[in-house]
Amino acid sequence: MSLQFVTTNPGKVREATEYLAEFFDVEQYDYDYAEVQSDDLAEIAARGAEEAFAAAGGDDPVIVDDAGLFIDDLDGFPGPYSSYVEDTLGIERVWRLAEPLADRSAAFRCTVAYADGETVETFDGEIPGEVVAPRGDGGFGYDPIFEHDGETFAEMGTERKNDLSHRGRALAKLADWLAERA
Ligand code: ITT
Ligand code: NA
Repeated sequence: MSLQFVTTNPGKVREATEYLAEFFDVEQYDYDYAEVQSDDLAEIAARGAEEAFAAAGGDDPVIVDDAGLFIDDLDGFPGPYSSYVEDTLGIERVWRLAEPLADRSAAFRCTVAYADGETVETFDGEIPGEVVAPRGDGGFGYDPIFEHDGETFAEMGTERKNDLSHRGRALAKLADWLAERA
């Protein structure tokens, strides 16, 4: 059976395949779901998954994920607006906003939502770190300004990032839930 991952990012599909291959063939599903305005990642993802499942019109389950960088002392900014802020300000200016802070603690958070027409379930993952001046050229998005354990996500290999990442943690929970249901 196939699982449709609603995303524009093929890297996410590869990552999901690592966690879900024993349950599904993971396929990329290019569908632009309407992101509800909310500061709750789980609500955004759950509504997106339901909408995408209905739009697909088939029996395959779908997943969507919603992620963001949450800077503690900026009240969680950019958080659910991470994508918009990356496109408008850019990550260099997000670093400039964090630079004067005494405490630059932050976290990447991700919610993966699963919908199969019967149930909608959400799974959260989080990884703590610190905002730093950009370093490294791997990864994507905010990776160059997010440091965990002395390395930015853009400096570590994909495999290590995937093992640690917010998305990996959420996908691992989904895999556990699928195993329990099987
Ligand atoms: P979709 O097509 O899957 O929606 P997206 O990139 O628009 O991809 P996300 O919800 O994954 O949407 O990401 C929201 C923002 O957070 C966006 O600016 C990403 O670059 C950033 N982001 C998400 N995961 C990240 C990661 O693992 N490392 C760095 N930045 C990340
Ligand atoms: Na998303």
